[in-house]
Amino acid sequence: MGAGPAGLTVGNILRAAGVDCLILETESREFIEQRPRAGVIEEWAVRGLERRGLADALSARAERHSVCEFRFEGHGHRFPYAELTGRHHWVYPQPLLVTDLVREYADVRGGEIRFGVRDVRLHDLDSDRPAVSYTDPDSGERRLVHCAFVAGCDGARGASRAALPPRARIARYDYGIGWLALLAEAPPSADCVLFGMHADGFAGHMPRSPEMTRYYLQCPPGDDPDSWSHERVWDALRRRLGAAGRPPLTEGRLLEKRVLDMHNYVVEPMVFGRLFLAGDAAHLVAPIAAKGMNLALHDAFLLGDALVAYLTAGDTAGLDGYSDACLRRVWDYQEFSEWLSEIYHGASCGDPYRSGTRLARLRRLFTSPAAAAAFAEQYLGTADAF
Ligand code: RFL
Repeated sequence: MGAGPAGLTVGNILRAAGVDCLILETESREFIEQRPRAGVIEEWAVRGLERRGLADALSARAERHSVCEFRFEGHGHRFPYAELTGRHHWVYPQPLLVTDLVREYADVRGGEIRFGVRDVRLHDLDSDRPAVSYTDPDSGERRLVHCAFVAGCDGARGASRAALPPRARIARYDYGIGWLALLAEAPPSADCVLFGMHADGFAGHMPRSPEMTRYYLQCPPGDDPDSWSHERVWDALRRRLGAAGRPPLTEGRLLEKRVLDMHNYVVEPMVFGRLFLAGDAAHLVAPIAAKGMNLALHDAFLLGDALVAYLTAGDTAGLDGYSDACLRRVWDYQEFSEWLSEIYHGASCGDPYRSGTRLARLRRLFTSPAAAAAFAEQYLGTADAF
């Protein structure tokens, strides 16, 4: 269920092994191929996609990043994470990855996918013959699909989350802040990701392509995006990201402007009978550290491989260990996001004590090699092989 990065990756792994699979998606193909979202992929995830024959276009087109820059107290401080770890970040917009994965799944590997389905419901998850029902968008009729397993990859607001039984434990963390997420039709203003820590609030700059840049501005939760005019946005970005000796920001039309109420959640376990959750359906991490799509891919690699091992060789080890194996990385990334959020938002929290300690934490990244190495390792993600 769901044709996002998680569902499409699971589908591709199943099809490569000749396993029958149907993907149900509530939106249209055009819509999912254009929905702007993530852009940063960790090196282990790129390798995982490559190993499964899913990274040809990505390898040819993605940009390799080696540094990020923290801007605070009017100065820019470059942080060379690739020098410290030997690993990189890859910038490849999520809509391009989704387009590649749909094409490979449906057009090359012969996978079946139904777009525009409505009123999706799950049935008999505790039996060995679960089913999914939905309304067909063309005929308006209800359809029932029986299957061996349901992969719940339908994101934060899908039918999987709605079908969780009472035994599901949901841990939630609210940051108590909002981020105005912006997509600007403008070339990046620097060669790397910028994090601006300012008394007015955090600001972020994330290159997406030579023509497109994502920006973030901290704002009150629930703020009205329409109260952020073009001028107000660029004024705030200039102030919060300004640094001595750095060129001015390249302005452009704002294509997307939405307020995210920053929060995280984790569903435990990630398996309920024959329903296996993956990606945002199981855990959400606010885009503090660009981790969400990476976690979705991690789950999908483990789930796809485990289903293939079981369905082709009767090996249950992968399915039995799936939830624990995913949750180890999920909690690791949750903790890092919470930690990094304190650095981003300390300067504007209004509490002079917390501002002081968060600034000390930030300065330590540039004075202590041990602190820098620890940050770089977390920022790039643990480099297991998949
Ligand atoms: P998705 O991508 O949400 O896909 C779920 C799909 O399921 C469909 N769906 C249903 N299908 C069938 N039945 C139903 N009942 C359904 N209900 C929904 C949806 O239409 C959709 O197509 O989940 P998935 O695959 O788990 O992937 C997760 C990632 O999309 C998400 O974590 C990232 O976008 C988060 N994220 C980032 N992650 C990174 O790793 N790096 C980044 O740089 C990054 N930047 C971001 C982000 C998320 C953002 N937003 C929008 C919160 C930047 C932003 C602004």
